[in-house]
Amino acid sequence: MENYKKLRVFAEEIRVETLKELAHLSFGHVGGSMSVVELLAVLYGKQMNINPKNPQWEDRDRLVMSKGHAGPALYATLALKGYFPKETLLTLNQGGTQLPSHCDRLKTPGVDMTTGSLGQGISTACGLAVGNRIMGRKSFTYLVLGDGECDEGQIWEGASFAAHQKLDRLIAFVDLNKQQLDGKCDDVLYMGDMVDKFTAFGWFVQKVNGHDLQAVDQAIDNAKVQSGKPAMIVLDTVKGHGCLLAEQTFPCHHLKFTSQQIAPSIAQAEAALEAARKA
Ligand SMILES: Cc1ncc(C[n+]2csc(CCOP(=O)(O)OP(=O)(O)O)c2C)c(N)n1
Repeated sequence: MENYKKLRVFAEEIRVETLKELAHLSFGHVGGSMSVVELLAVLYGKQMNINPKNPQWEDRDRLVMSKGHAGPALYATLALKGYFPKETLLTLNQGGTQLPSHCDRLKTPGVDMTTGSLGQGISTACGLAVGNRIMGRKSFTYLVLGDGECDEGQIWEGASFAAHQKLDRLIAFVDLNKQQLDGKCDDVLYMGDMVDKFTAFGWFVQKVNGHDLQAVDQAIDNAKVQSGKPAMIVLDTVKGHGCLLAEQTFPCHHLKFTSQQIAPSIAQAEAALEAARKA
């Protein structure tokens, strides 16, 4: 259990740093950043084989944050892991920054793929997984998709390709937070059940509570040991999870706020961090 306490603290640190980063700017992609916090904590706090001192290490595991607008949460995670100083977070999305609003592998140490144009990440993740296989590397490629993003036809082309190629070192996640940019996913384009869908496409599929660190961690363990298929872990999440303002706003995809409006959310996240440290 000690392990999960550490991961809970890490998750709450990511949440606090992400909110402060966005608060400094007064706007940004709060909802979809908050919903992947626990996933990032498990990946970067335990599962991924990485070396922050050598971000380009060839044998590292790689992450494609295909829903590239969740960059702020990834940046907070990378800063906490020591890829760059925490102060850099306050330059988010400003002129000359290393941290653009959407992920850019040429700008940010630790970012493995440039993303933001939704749908494309699955193709680049497949390319990384195939490349690693050709090079004889044992590295895993992790891929984070949004549920709204799954409206893109390219996702299903990539899903077919990954299964055909038996990319069993590709471990993907759908952040099933049920909202997209301007409404509920089911209202914009009903996609049916993600578990059934990816199963039909030939993937090894699991579904877990995406805010339950132990459940996410164990699902990744399961995915790592199965062979012959790409793995999908559908994360049942809440958009804006852990940010009061986002949880109370619909839709909460991209919010603009004053420092007074965001202050109670930061205070609540800091309290959650303190509680996690004391637990
Ligand atoms: C190809 C493309 N079309 C449209 C957009 C604009 N856009 C940015 S985020 C978003 C909604 C994404 O929803 P979802 O994947 O569910 O993300 P999350 O809720 O996890 O933030 C859209 C339509 C885009 N970035 N790329």
